[in-house]
Amino acid sequence: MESILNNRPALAAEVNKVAEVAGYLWQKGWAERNGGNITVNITEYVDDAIKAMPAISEVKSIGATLPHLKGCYFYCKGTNKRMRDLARFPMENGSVIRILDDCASYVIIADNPVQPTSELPSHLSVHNDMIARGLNYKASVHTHPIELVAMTHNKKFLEKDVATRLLWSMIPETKAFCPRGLGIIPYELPSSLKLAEATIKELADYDVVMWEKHGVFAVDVDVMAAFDQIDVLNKSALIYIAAKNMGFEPDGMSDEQMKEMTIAFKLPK
Ligand code: 2HA
Ligand code: ZN
Repeated sequence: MESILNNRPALAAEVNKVAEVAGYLWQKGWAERNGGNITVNITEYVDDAIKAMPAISEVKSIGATLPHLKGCYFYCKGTNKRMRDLARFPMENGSVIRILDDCASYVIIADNPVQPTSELPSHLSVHNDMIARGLNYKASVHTHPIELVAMTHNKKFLEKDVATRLLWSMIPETKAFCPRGLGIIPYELPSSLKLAEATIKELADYDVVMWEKHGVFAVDVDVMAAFDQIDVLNKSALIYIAAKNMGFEPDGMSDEQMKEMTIAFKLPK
């Protein structure tokens, strides 16, 4: 079958990483039905032949003007598509889009005219902001991790850095591999402009942010790294819950142990 991935091993590897992560999200129970979204900036893999590929959709409005995305290309999960299907068939449950020169519209170029995620305006706004800030971050992942979302049903965990400190203290790796912690965004309507704006603001201080009673939004250099940050945070939530289920409040690592680890691993405070 004709595919944009044919004879482009580097691009195919990136898209296969998305498929691998989509499978993990499904296996973990974080991606019911069409839940969650993934977008990856693949511009670095685009060659002249891709640039010459014709549109296979009409011109569609993004709903925002994003000047740093001029001429960029993204792989996007399709709206209403299932992560468990994307895991096996990434180019039938997602597509590659080209941002047009007005920076406010896009076309689909491959492989099939699969309409991108309903969260496209927020995902693209985040990518625009990451480029503006000079970051090398290429991937954004939105998913519904059960135990982390459950924690947001308790007001005390919505206060700044309360959940971060608890999760970091459950096992040393969590701060080591999610050194900026978990930002918290009070409930907003899914897909809303207000949610997108709050997400961009919070991502200035965190790589993973929690949408209260909904799910997380994570960014990193690639989709695997973004997944890993969510995974270590949720692992800590599971350890916390396991201790509670054994009938006690876990002690957590002491302040001295946290400090020692932070210095040894050269982590930010
Ligand atoms: O696209 O999870 O929040 C499915 C979602 C939207
Ligand atoms: Zn969601």
